[in-house]
Amino acid sequence: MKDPVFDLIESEKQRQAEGLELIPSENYVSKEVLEAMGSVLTNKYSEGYPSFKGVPGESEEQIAKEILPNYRYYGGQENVDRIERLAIARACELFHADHANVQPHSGANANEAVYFAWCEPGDKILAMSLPAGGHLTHGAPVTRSAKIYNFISYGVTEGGDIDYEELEKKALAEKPKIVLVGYSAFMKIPDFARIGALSAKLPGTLFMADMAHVAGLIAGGVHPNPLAYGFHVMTTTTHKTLRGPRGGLILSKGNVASPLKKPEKTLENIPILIDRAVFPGTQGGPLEHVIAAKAVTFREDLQPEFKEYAAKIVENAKALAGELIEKGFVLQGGGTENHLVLIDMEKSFGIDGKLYEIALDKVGLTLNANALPSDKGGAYRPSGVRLGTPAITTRGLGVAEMKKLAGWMRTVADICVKAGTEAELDAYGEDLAVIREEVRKVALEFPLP
Ligand code: DSN
Repeated sequence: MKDPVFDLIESEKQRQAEGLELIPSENYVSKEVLEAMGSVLTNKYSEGYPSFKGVPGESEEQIAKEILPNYRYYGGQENVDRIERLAIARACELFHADHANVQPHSGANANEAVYFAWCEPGDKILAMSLPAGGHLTHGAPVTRSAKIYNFISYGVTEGGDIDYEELEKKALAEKPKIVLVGYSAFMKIPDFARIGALSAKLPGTLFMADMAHVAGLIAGGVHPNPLAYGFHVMTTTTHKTLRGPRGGLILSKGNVASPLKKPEKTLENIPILIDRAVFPGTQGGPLEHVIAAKAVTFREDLQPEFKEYAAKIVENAKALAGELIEKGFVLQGGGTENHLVLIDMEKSFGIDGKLYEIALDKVGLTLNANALPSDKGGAYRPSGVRLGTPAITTRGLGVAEMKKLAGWMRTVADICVKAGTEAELDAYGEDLAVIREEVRKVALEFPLP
């Protein structure tokens, strides 16, 4: 009997093809990325690291050819080493970093490794709070890091920007080991120069940016790069705007050297400290099939077309935000400067985000309910929804389609107001089915890569 998993994969393919993905942290990868990920590299163990000789700066031809001594704990690494070195070199080129660790299995693992590299238990880390738009791994009390380190948080202003005065005041008073700028629901462009300038007054503090959401915009040149403003480390996932496989990445500035010898704990040595914190500190064997897919992704991201893609993501997000405002939606922060839009459904139509998420699922529009800074509804039933344009931009949707999207979204919001609860949505099945067909038609006009 054929394994039903494969039928389910087919169904998922159909779901993706016939719907429109608005979750701002998702995307559609290329066939080449999928091919690298589903390759025989999954069979290989390669704990440790390849040689870093010549990376960055070495030519791709040289890296692909040259077999060098490595820092691995298993034999048979001649291909894996060169693949990982290509991934490292390309990531460094993309983000103007001195070093890249391409092994983190996820963004959460990447963040955890940086904390572990630089902090001792009980050390202070200053980060944006979860309700303000920060990420779980930035100190939410339910996480392991929050039990090890002492997180202090800053928030956002009424207008939706970072509360810089609060950040500066707390940084100077608390002298944290890490100042962290990063978020998963924030629509402004951070003033990295202003935050980075604090380093003059905080000599032993690591400045870290978790750019998981906007890394593709940075790579595409439409968002500033924190590494250019005195930040020492940048973490990211590789599957959001970067449009690669599900995984993590750590970029850093500083000395690159053998990870075998424990270096002195200085900011200059942060690349080596991070390598040791990823392996053996917090992870075992790297996922070389995913690392190969990251290498393929970074090459795609270095092409001129990726710059156009990044610019279009932002253009679409701004157009969508404008259309939504016209249709009566109240947006957190009044709009967007990146790829992401956060709607206050309570203020807009007096409904919660979860009901709206469920109703939109029924018409093939996927987004997620999301807490707002002022939220009292908890993370499962918050008042907001979060959406974004990276995935639909990959499929080629443009400003004209953003108008259609906003129209469907308003109609579904009106249905939610009339229904009031999930159970009552069934009474509006016919109305929802009409929109479902319209969404399917547009989706099929813009096939998956
Ligand atoms: N879960 C991711 C997001 O959706 O933003 C962040 O890790």
